[in-house]
Amino acid sequence: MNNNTANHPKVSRRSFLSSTAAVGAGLIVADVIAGTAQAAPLSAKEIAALPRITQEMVAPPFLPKHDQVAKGGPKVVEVRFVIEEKKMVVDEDGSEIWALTYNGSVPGPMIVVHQDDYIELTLVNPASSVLEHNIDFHASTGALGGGALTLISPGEECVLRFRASKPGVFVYHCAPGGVMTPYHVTHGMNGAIMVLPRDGLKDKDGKPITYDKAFFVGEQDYYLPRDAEGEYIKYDVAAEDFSDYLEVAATLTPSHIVFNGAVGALTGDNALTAKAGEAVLFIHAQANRDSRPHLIGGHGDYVWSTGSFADAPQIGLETWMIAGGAAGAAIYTFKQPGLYAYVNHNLIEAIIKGAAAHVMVEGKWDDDLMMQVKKPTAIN
Ligand SMILES: [Cu+2]
Repeated sequence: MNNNTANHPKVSRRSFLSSTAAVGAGLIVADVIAGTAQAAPLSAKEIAALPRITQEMVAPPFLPKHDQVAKGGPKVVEVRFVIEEKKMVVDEDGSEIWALTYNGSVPGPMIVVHQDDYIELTLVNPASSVLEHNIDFHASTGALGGGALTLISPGEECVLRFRASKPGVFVYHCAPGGVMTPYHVTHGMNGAIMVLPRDGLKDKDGKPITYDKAFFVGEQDYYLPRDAEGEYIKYDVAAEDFSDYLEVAATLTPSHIVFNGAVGALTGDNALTAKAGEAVLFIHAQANRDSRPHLIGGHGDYVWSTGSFADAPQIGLETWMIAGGAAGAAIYTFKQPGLYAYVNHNLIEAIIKGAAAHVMVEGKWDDDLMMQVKKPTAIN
């Protein structure tokens, strides 16, 4: 609904005609109309000749070093995920989960590439693991998002390559099959990838949009089982909670809904920081359940609610939807100092269940935007 022809990737007449000759006019025209025009397929030999870079993964809420506008042509971007089954505390009461993680964090690390780059993931499942794991990339094209090609037992590793053919932000998650798929996803085994257009983000008129900093907020629903006294049960090893979990999960009522792994992971001393005047990109992923981000005291200046950068962003939003199984992106330029809350605006989920973050913003107050005209006094 936000499609605007001015925002579609530029395809020169020459490249359009050569692509048309190579692939067939019908397909290319359809791709251009869908706003997802992409370079022609490469042979194995051509892919082997591409430049290769290694992207160092960093723990959320931070993103790996990246260029907003691609330098040069497509690359092969190598990333490495080591699976870690680890006990994590998820709230201030010390409640625990044996989390299933990529690289030890919930959510897993953000990958950032440009459209038509190739991601080459090495997935490692250490011998110390209890379970088999894999990965399904929503950004990829191919059976099970790579799930069948990456299913590995403890003590194994594998390598998957896929082309980032569509621009946007996309969820990835573990999907070992059957009830193990929701089990792994709701034990933290999910994350997101950002595929930027090669020439960067654009508004509805095709003008460049840039950001000064970016944060990755992974929203996670947990289903912790309780004992007869109503206390959350603590388990000794990963997957020991499996049958108890199934009963709680069947209620569709999470015990916790948190940002970045635990209640308070992004609040108080862990608050995100920004300065007035900075444009901040928030990438919000929810692999399992719908959400509705809202920045209390600010707005979404530019919002890609569905996560597709082939669509023009919506502007000036108060709250936006993230469908379960998707990521979305929003940019806001802070205009006032103070403490902002970035929440799932089902406020029960934010305040009682835990889906809230803080952004501490430095800067100079602007009385034009807001001022206290009269301090609270007795009614006269
Ligand atoms: Cu898994």
